[in-house]
Amino acid sequence: MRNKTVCSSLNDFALHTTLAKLQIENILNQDMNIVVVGPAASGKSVFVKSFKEFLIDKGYNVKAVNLDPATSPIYKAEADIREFVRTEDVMQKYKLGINGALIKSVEIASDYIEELIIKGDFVLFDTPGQMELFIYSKTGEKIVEHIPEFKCCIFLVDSEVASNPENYVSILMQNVIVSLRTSLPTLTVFNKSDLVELKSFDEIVEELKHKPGVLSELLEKTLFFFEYTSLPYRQISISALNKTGFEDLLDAVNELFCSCGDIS
Ligand SMILES: Nc1nc2c(ncn2[C@@H]2O[C@H](COP(=O)(O)OP(=O)(O)OP(=O)(O)O)[C@@H](O)[C@H]2O)c(=O)[nH]1
Ligand SMILES: [Mg+2]
Repeated sequence: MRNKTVCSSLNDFALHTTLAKLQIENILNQDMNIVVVGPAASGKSVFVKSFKEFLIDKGYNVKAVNLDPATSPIYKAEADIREFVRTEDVMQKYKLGINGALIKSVEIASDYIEELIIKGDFVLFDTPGQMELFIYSKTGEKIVEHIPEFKCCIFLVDSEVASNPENYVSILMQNVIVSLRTSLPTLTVFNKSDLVELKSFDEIVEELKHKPGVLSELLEKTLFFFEYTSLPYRQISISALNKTGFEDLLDAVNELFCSCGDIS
């Protein structure tokens, strides 16, 4: 009887393990759409180029989509917003300055969303330098809506900028805003690790504790907010230029796609 129970438990265990494996395989076999968002010059375009090459080397079918109407892509883009609208043309046609033309370009692009959604094992979406153009615009919202599951966002930041505690905390706040605005699970990824070694979250907290003034008190209190929102993940450091940290990032992306969602 006992043997039978053990045996049946083992069978159950094997069944569960097999099911779990199948579930994970199923998840990993699905297309992964990654929207790369981040402050100007954080390295989004270099990242899309390098990460695409890295994934292709791993044997994946990878596509890149340029959503920046003001800049020609530095990688081969399988879909490019500039085929439909170019900011420099919009400036001329509507007699607008650069910012007005960028907003107008993004508005015009909303007629071409279907053409910008393509399929691949991985599809990497490169967004404009002016982050708000994407996260606060109707077009950005519509693009995110049209992207099929699974989809997530990589919030790419410059490690040099993040190396001071105040900036670090404001970056985490921005991450929460990006996540809320896009309704996408978001990973903060610290780029340009070749330039500076990023401090750990605990080191940042320690530094904040010893700073005088109301601001540091406010920042320190804000950190508790992150414990309940964006922080239960590990810090991911990469160099898009040198293609380092990509294995760790790919693991984090895969874990994000798993229903367990535990990426701590
Ligand atoms: N050292 C170093 N420089 C990098 C890295 N990634 C990008 N850069 C540099 O950062 C600058 C900006 O890179 P881009 O990829 O154009 O940044 P972006 O975020 O696409 O810029 P916008 O689209 O204008 O917002 C370039 O000079 C890149 O060479 C990196 O990992 N290390
Ligand atoms: Mg760019």
